[in-house]
Amino acid sequence: MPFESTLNHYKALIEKALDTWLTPADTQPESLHQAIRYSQECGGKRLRPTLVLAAHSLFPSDEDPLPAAAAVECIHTSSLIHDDLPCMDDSDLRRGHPTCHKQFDEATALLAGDALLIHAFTILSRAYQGTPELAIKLVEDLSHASGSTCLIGGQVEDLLGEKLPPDEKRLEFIHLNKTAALITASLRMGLRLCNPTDEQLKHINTIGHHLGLAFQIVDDILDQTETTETLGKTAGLDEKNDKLTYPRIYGLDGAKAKAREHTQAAIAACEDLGGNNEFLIALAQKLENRTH
Ligand code: GRG
Repeated sequence: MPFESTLNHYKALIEKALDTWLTPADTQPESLHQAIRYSQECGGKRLRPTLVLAAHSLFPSDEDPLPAAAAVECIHTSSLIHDDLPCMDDSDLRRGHPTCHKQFDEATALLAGDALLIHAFTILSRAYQGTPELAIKLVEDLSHASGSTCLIGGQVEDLLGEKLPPDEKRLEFIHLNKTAALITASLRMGLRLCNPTDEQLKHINTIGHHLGLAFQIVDDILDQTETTETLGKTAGLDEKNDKLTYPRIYGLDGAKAKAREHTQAAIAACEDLGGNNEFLIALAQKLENRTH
């Protein structure tokens, strides 16, 4: 199947899985479940669940990757809801719509993020209970990537980094943890469903490392170069919040060169891994050239 058709096919499967696994909006308390569905359903590229499906299709197995894909997107959306709160990035727009705390209120947004975070693990434990060893590995991958040494730790350093002098080491720590860790976990979880060797897991970690860094570097660049309308989220926030970013340290051209380097390294690791890697390679290329 051509790349764009596969991408659209994956997206449709992911939307359906999210709808299946999310609690209905009319469940008590309705405001909470409406807020969860609002944030989850109001757009988003669905990159991380797409990576779960792409990694699973490298060496396909009979295990269903869709619950794992839905679980990863729950964590991602919960982190976006929290990131947008006034105590963090204080953003009014996300995925082309008012942020959760603007549409509902701050307490509801905080709790919707909490609930989505927990729901990810409910999905994994229910969907993979027939294969407990696999379920445990999936929970480990996702909880590790979301915890205090990865996603949350990266976010903390990101907040601490505001207004500090530029520091390359701190910048890489932030990007590796707030972004690359969940991207790596998405790929690992997809591959986990195919009973991978340690060698294959090593390759997928390398892909996640470089793809994750490239993705966040491009995110930094787009924050400076694109409009709020194109991004669907408030542009220029990094500068306003004095964030540590790749363009701030390396300049726009330097940041673009770094994004290219990491994309090429991700593609080389995909080639080393082998399997049905054409989609993943094309996706890496597309992500480098995206505009939102
Ligand atoms: C509640 C798990 C949890 C974490 C709390 C707030 C926080 C800690 C972490 C936020 C980290 C963060 C905002 C990282 C940025 C990652 C990033 C590049 C987001 C944008 O991803 P896209 O472009 O967004 O894939 P869409 O909307 O397309 O899904």
